Amino acid sequence: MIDLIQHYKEKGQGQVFAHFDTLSEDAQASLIQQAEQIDLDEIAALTKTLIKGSGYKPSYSVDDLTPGSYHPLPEKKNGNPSLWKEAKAKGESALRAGRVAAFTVAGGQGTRLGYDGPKGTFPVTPVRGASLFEVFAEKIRASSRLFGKTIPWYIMTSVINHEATVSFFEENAYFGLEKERVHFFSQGTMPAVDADGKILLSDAGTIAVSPDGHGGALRGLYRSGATLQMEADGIDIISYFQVDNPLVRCIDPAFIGFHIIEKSQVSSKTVLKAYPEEKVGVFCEANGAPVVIEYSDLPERLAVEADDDGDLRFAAGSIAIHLFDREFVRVIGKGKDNSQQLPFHLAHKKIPHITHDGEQVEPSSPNGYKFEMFVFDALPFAERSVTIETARQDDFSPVKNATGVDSADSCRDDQLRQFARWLSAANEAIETDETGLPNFSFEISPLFADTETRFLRKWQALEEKPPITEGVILSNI
Ligand code: UD2
Repeated sequence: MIDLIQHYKEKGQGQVFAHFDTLSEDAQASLIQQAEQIDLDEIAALTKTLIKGSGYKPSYSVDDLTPGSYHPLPEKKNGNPSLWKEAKAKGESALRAGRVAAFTVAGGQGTRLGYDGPKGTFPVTPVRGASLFEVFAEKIRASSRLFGKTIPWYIMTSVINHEATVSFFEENAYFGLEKERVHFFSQGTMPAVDADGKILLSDAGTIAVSPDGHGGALRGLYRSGATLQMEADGIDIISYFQVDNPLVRCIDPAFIGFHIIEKSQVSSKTVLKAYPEEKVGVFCEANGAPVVIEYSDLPERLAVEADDDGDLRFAAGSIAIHLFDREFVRVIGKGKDNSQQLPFHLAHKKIPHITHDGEQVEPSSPNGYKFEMFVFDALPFAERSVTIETARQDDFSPVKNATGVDSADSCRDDQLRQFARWLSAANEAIETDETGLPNFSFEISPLFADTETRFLRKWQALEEKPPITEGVILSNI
């Protein structure tokens, strides 16, 4: 104990123990335990490069960037329908063989939405108000049923929401999933620091920590034993998606098939950016290697640059939908042991804390820094990767903001548009505005159908078709 405190002093972090003598024995033990987990040399190095230095420096210059390549949708000009067909068949047989797990990253704070509670518990569907977690659970159940194999679901939480997330599943009887096949783990944390790299205390006996970013998913999967469990269960493909996007096809056979055909370690989906400033990363290549450049790091001149047809040149948006090879996750997740560590990025944030003098500070503007890893930084580590295009309307409508773009309202409208398209494909005329939005609310549960093809099959098989009117819910008929 004395040694640890001495070590902190020598590293210029003695302030962590400023109130140590005032703490109860239990509180002292708890602070010691937190302090033991922090790598002070890592914090010093991050402070030097990210806070005091010139920030995160990728190994390439933006001048080297070229647009990333991807497989266009089969119906597009350069699309290859027979390859997509082959991919779908390959993906389906991998699913029948039980090789795939679903994986949701749900450890974020969801600050922008201003919702009190884990984001996955947010009610998102137009009529039932089913939560994000319930929508994913139903999609996973639907795919498990279709392919005759239970698809396990891994959910990454964080110190902020782990208990509330698990309780939500308990209260809702795991939404009909087998409880033993839903696995939660809490992601790692990093200490928050001030502008001088000094570790902050949230109270006299607690170090201020925050989740280590969605890039922490890889080491989280490894450290929690999830990769071992997957290996034991014969799972080698991890279907990764964010908690904020109810439109996502959690389990997509064609995507899985491309991943298999290309022997890919990290596979990604892209949608063409709707406008230059859209807040999604962009798939690029830097000296021949694939990279995702976050929207805030893409110079404006590149973001707006047009190609010969007048379309955006850097158009391939990253919507945070990936497939990971389990062994790749194990290697990257082990991190430092073999020097394949994802880089940290800096976030300037408001961090409530207690000062050396015992004053409690509730900042009104950013006063400190958090360190985060981004999952797409794994891409350059992959020896093989593949990106496919997806239709935004069938895969991406995130709930990020309280109002406006990417809000609960825009997401509800996108769900309604999707249901209306499926009905119209079945020749059931639904009145919509020019954007395809019906002027009343109804809902199709993923347990009824989770794709247009399956909707058509199910709908056409119905002997008595229910009238589609306000408040109708097509559930597991
Ligand atoms: C992310 C991507 C962006 C685009 C967009 C699509 C980054 C930096 N940007 O933007 O390029 O793909 O998504 O919607 O990733 N999370 C954790 N633990 C953490 C932090 C986040 O689990 O420590 C989860 C969070 O719960 C959510 C997801 O990661 O499911 C996205 O996080 P975000 O809201 O910070 O990402 P955003 O919207 O800036």
